Amino acid sequence: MSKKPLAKKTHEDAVSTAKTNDLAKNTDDGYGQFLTSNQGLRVNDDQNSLKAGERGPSLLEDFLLREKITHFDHERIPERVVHARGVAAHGYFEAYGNASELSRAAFLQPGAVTPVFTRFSTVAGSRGSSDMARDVRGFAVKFYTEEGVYDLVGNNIPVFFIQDAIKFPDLIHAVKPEPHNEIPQAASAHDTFYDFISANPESTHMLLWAMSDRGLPRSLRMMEGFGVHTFRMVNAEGKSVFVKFHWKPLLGTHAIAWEEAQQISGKDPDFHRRDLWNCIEMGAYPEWELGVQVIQEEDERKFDFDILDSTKLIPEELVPVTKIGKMVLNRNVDNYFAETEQVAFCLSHIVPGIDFSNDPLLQGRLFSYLDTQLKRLGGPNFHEIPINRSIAPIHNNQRDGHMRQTINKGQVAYGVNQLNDGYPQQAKRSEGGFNTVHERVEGHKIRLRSKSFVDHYSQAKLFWNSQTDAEKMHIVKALRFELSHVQKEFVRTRTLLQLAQVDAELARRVAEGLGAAVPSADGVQLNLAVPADGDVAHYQSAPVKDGSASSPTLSIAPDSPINTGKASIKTRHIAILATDGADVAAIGSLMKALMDEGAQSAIIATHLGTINGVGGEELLVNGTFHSTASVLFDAVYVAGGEKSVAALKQNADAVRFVNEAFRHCKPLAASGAGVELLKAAAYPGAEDILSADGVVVSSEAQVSGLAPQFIAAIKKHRFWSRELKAMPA
Ligand code: HDE
Repeated sequence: MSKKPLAKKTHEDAVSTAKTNDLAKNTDDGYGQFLTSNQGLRVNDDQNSLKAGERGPSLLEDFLLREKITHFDHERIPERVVHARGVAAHGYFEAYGNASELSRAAFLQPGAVTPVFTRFSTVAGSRGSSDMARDVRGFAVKFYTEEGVYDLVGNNIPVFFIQDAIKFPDLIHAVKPEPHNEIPQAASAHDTFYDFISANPESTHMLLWAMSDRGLPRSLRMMEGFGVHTFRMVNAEGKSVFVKFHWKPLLGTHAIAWEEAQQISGKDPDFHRRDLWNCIEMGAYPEWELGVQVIQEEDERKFDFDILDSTKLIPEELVPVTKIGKMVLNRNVDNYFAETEQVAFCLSHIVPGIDFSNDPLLQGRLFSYLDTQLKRLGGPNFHEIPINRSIAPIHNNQRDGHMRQTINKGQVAYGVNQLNDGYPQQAKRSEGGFNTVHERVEGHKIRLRSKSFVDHYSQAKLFWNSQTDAEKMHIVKALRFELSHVQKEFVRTRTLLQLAQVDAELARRVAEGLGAAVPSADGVQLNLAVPADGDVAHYQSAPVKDGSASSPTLSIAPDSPINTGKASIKTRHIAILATDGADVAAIGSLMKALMDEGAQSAIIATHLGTINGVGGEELLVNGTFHSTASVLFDAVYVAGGEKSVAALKQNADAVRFVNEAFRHCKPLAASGAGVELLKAAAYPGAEDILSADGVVVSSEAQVSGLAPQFIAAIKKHRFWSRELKAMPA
């Protein structure tokens, strides 16, 4: 009964993983086959139902019609109550092997390569909503380990809105479309959300994160992931430490502008899922490193916040992140419903070597996920659905239920039995049996928030302090946008009150945009979430502890420490604006330079087909000003060629293309006559476009000098300073 030793696997195995092979048992493409009913009967006519006479009524006898229509009628399952909109991909996780001393989990041991399935999501919107909502992103990873399935179900923001699971339905009811009119879709900018926020100061910290650039990722491939709660790792000797999980994207962490996000929602609401799909299809596999912050058990109480409180993070400057492995996503799904929709993540899916902490949010989640899968997937056998199936063998005495697939043989379905020689038998710890960390727990049965949780503003201030001026401006503008959509003035005012507890300047700037004044907190009960017989003072947060503290790793500005060393233009999309008469030779050499760095470029012209260059050369067009927009690109180059540029200057859409790219602070380049289009696109009040940061121009037709500068600018991602100069907030 001893456990099989973990086989050393190669990367080739990982591309065709154990899980892919497992799924193959259930796949079918129907190619070269006859059309059949669900019973295998070959169908002769799938075009006409059975009728009494050519023009007569359909007959009840028509079992083919009934089978096809009833199956169709039952195609839908309930969408996830949160995180309904999502996209997923297969891949593998490769352990660096340095976590062995922390955890006995087989998937973390040296040489282990484990299949994974990762689903990203927005939270508030329905299944058909836009990818580009301002929202938190889900980041859920299913590891198919040799010891069973392990789910790490995280978000792209390291803290949460609430501290106790009992408040989750309230939070979600507040952020979801309002119940009387189902408005607004996938947006937090409405009264009920801010009514909740302004009454629950524990939400203030995460509110700032959601309003920051983190709420608008450039790509799912360019965002961090966090386990949020404190978990435990347990090593082979049974020693336990507390850990916080981090996913760090190898392409850096980047965001887009809010106006841009709103426009993308119209132009391409599938922007994020398309980006993930396309990159995997072309072999530009997204990668993240998994890291842990480790806290020794004896240090549990050494911080000035509680590590069991999910509204708090541990600054990386206090506890550095140790990288323990890498995840690569290298295969798209074959079928969205069968895989992405039916995948069932549960916090309780755990393996030996990982364990839970007493975080009350985590404890509630341990209940919710299993419960939600029972409803969504219709019964207790969802673990048998191929995407959820463990690659470790399953043997137990659970039986029956809807859609049972396993055919359990034999007389015995109980333990302890003698009739089946005691099998299946419990596994000792040394045989891979899971056992919970021994922890001494003692206390009164009590409904009370721990006093150690009641500091709601210090880390919100830490986050605010850690943002660059441009990032702060984005937060201010986001809050102005959101609160402008709130109809009730007292809700706006109460939100300002909460913001004022974090930072006076933040509150003042938001208030200015609302034409309101920041209210005084004198005599006001800041926290309304107090039990009926509760002590108001107990629930009242103290003022910010250290008003000057900051943590540079909380910023995602291009120069932030979390982006240092990750500057790259790989997978970036560059629009090349040109039409008949363009300098095709220069375009060719720029495209080559961009391609050599792993970027993709597209020729955007006034018409599809081909354009003719100055010398009569033909160039294939990839998109037009009608079919695409600057918001779908990372940077723009305007090609030279007098005739081409003259035509583009007359084209309002081409001018707007450049104007918007400039407004959204993207790198711009132009050579030869192309510089004229940049000038034509400048808007009143903006700084001189040609000398602005991130704008690279050359009067020469050739691009050999311009290309390296343009590439360097794209590596910087965005030049938010332009926005600061143009629109000080
Ligand atoms: Fe979830 N959450 N959640 N959540 N969550 C769900 O489970 C819940 C929380 C997260 O791609 C649901 O299968 C409660 C924190 C992700 O399929 C549901 C509480 C974090 C996903 C549920 C939380 C998350 C979910 C809905 C407070 C970040 C999508 C459908 C106690 C660490 C997984 C489902 C996927 C999904 C409950 C709070 C992340 C209802 C009760 C904190 C990424 O079970």
